[in-house]
Formats: sequence, C-alpha cells, structure tokens
Amino acid sequence: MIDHPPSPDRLRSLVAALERIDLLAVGEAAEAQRCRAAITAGHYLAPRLSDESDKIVIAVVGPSGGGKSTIVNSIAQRRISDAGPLRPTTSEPVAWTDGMVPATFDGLRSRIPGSLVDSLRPPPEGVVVVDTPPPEVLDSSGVPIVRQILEVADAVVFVAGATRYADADAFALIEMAAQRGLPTVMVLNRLPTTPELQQVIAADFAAKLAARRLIPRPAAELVTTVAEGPVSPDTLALAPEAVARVTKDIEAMADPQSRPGIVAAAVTGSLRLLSGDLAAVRGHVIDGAVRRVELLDPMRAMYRDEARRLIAEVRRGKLASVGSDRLIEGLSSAATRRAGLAARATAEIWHELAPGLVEQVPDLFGHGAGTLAAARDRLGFWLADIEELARRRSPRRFGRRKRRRLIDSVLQASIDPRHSPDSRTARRLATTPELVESARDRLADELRGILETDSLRFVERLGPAVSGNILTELSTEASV
Ligand SMILES: Nc1nc2c(ncn2[C@@H]2O[C@H](COP(=O)(O)OP(=O)(O)OP(=O)(O)O)[C@@H](O)[C@H]2O)c(=O)[nH]1
Ligand SMILES: [Mg+2]
Repeated sequence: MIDHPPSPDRLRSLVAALERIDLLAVGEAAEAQRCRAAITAGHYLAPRLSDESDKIVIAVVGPSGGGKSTIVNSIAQRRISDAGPLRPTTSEPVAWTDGMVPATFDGLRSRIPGSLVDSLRPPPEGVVVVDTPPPEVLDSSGVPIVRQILEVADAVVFVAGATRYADADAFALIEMAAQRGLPTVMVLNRLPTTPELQQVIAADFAAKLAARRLIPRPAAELVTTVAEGPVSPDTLALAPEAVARVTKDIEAMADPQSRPGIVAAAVTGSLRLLSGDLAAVRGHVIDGAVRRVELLDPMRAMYRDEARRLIAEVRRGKLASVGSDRLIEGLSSAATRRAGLAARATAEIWHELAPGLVEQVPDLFGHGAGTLAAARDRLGFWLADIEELARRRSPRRFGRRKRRRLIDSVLQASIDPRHSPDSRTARRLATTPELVESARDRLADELRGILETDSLRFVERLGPAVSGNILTELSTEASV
C-alpha cells in the first residue's frame, strides 16, 4: 500500500538510537522534537505497519464545552462519556470500542490514564472512537493529553461550538492532525436551528480553515453542522437524527473500502513528519556535540587552573605547619575547597552559555558531596605509598626510629621548601633526592586527580557523548 515503508524492526532500532541521545544541552525544543520522533516511530508507525488492517483510532477533539462527549454519546445512543456544564468535564480519554484496541494504543496506555468502555452497542466495526479531554487538560509532565492521543490516532473528528471554533487552541489541534496527514471531519455543534444561520457560520469556519490550507476550498459543505437540540438526561445524548451526518462520517471511515486509504494517509503523513523531525534531530546532535565542547572546554580550564594553584600553594609551603598528624586532613580540605571554587566558576559560565543546565542541579555550584571523603582516601594511599617507598630506600642498618625520622622528613620536605631536618637525616636525604621528588610529584598527581574526579559531575550532566555512527542510525533508511 505504501511504497517501501521502513520495517517495524528498523523503526524500533531507530527508537533505540533516539533514546540513546539527550538534547537537553541544546534546548528544550530540540528535546521535544526528539521525543516526538520516538513516539511517531515507536508508538504509531511500528505497531501500525506491523498490522495495517488493525482497527483505526478516531480521536474526537476540540475546545472544552464544544460538545465532544455529547456527540460521542449521541452517535452511540449510550452514555459513553460524561458530558456536563463543568469545564473541563472530560479529564481522561474514554475509548468507545467493542473491547479490543489496536496496538497503537499500547504506548498510549502507559503514558496516560483512561478507561476503556466495553460497549453493549459497539461502534461500527473496524474503529475505536476516543473522546478526549480538552487541550487545557495536561498529563503529569505538562503535555496536553489530547496531543498524545493525536500522536497515535488514524483519523480525527474535530468538534467545536458555534462560539469557539476560531480559537487558537482549536486551530492548533486541527494543524497537528494535518501535520500527520490525518483525515479530519470538522463538526460545528450547538448551531442555531435556522438553516441560513448555520450556513453562514459553517461558511465562515470553512473560509478560516481554507485560509490555513486545512481544507482544500472554502466550501461550507465541508463542515458538518449539528443544531442545538434537547439532550437526554439519561444517555446525555441528542436524538440520533440530530447527529445523523456525523454518524455517517464515522461509518464512512469505518467502511472496509476506505480504511486502507485512511491508514495510508496517516502512515504517509507520519513518515513525512518523522523524516522532518529526524533531519532536525541530526542537526541538533551536531549542535549538541559542538555545545559539549563549548561547555567542557571552560570546565577543564577552570579545574586545571585551580589544580595548578593548589599544587603551587602546597609547594610554596602553605601547609608546612599543619603537623604530620593533620597532614591528610589539611591537604584534603585544601583540595576540596579548590574543587568548590572550580565548580562555582564552571557553573557560572554554564549558566551563561546554556541556561537551564545547571539551575536544576544546585550542587554544581560547589564541590561534590563525596569530594572530601574521596580526597582523604586518595591522599591516604599517597601517604602509604611514600612510606613504603621510603622504607624500601632506607639502609638496612637503620633502626625503626631512624627510619621513621627519614619518612617524616620526606613527607615534610614534599610540602615545605624550607624544611631543614637534622644533619644526619639531611645527609641521608641528599643521597636519595628522588624520594622527595617522587613524594612531591605523586602528591601533585593525587591533587590533580581529586579535582578531576570532582569535575566529572559536569560531564555526567551532559549525558553520554554520542557515538560516531549515530547520525546514520537517525534515519528511516539505514539498513538494520
Ligand atoms: N441543549 C444542548 N446542550 C448541549 C448540546 N451539545 C452539548 N450540550 C451541552 O453542553 C455542555 C458541554 O458538552 P460536553 O459534551 O460536555 O462538551 P465537551 O466538549 O465534551 O467538553 P469537555 O469535556 O470539557 O472538553 C453539556 O452540558 C452538554 O449537555 C446540544 O446540542 N444541545
Ligand atoms: Mg467531554
């Protein structure tokens, strides 16, 4: 039916590739586009292309109070969905079905609440009709629930009252359906009973839709009109005659002859939307890689500078007077303080370069929670190593005390350029100058390492770097 659509397997690996990337550093709009591509490919196209003859999903959408629920009840002549004077009335989608739903519904069920109705009088065979909440009803992440349904629907019935059909929100819904190539029935509800007036309102709506290229021509007959009529308190429905044309529209969509065409239009439209999104996402991935360098470069410079200052101050003897029992503590606090300064400077730069990235993680404005403990561990290993080295290098004949004096002297010399041991230890040190040198160098390595480990929090914030072949994977054409 559709020329060479991607296989469901191909679509699923595309979704896996989309899930491996994180575009938060590029911006929220880029991230939203990545999510939409994953939903179009994984929640609509993959299940739909696995079974093109499965039931089609018709979403009934429109502004609050337009009478969506009333229209669904009227077609069913049963109380499928509560309708009423409260705005909004429908807060969860309600599906009118014989109990079975197509696989395109699976993803939806994990994302939104909603009850399914097993109907005594099921809808025409081959369709599921979904009554949706109005656009102002959001899910827990702030996305309108109706948009999520439009992402997996195959066709749409747009319903608006005589007063709100020209709302921006209303057009946004129709435009979203059009972007996906969904056949859309336009219904104006609660119209005055005078046919001439109905005609004028329908013509105005048609003109507005045609101006936005949402219908092919500004013809009033392209809009289905429903006159205001009495609503049964029992079924919350209008008389069947009142909605005869909408019922016919739905039956026409359910016709086994027309369903394949509807699915083909929705699949073609979704593929077009998906390839546009994928092209944009590929661009965002490249922007993201550039952004990563832009953000990581100053971070590395800040940490390198602080490490350099820390090592210089230690070598100048700033910690010379802390005493050997407090040496590790003194060095750990100094390193942690420097890590905090580097973090703050980096976070301030990132705040300028990529607003939103650091604000949600206030910890990034100071050293990491585990940095002091990690510094103590690392410096403890350094101390043990140097003691071991000095022990091995001290002459056999040295007794315990003399050896201890030599070790203490090596440690002290590594943090105090003016260290002057007693003359015998000094002579010993002079014969093994590499001991002090190695203690100093290894200490510098550990201090650098402490700061570098602290800086990894910034790398983590950016998520994993993208792999080289991700750009080819982000396409519907790549081979599986
Ligand atoms: N008398 C009369 N009342 C109607 C008609 N169509 C809708 N209503 C009333 O208008 C109000 C809103 O209708 P609903 O069907 O709840 O509208 P909705 O579009 O589902 O609203 P939300 O669920 O909030 O999005 C209800 O009180 C209906 O009874 C009609 O043709 N005649
Ligand atoms: Mg409703």
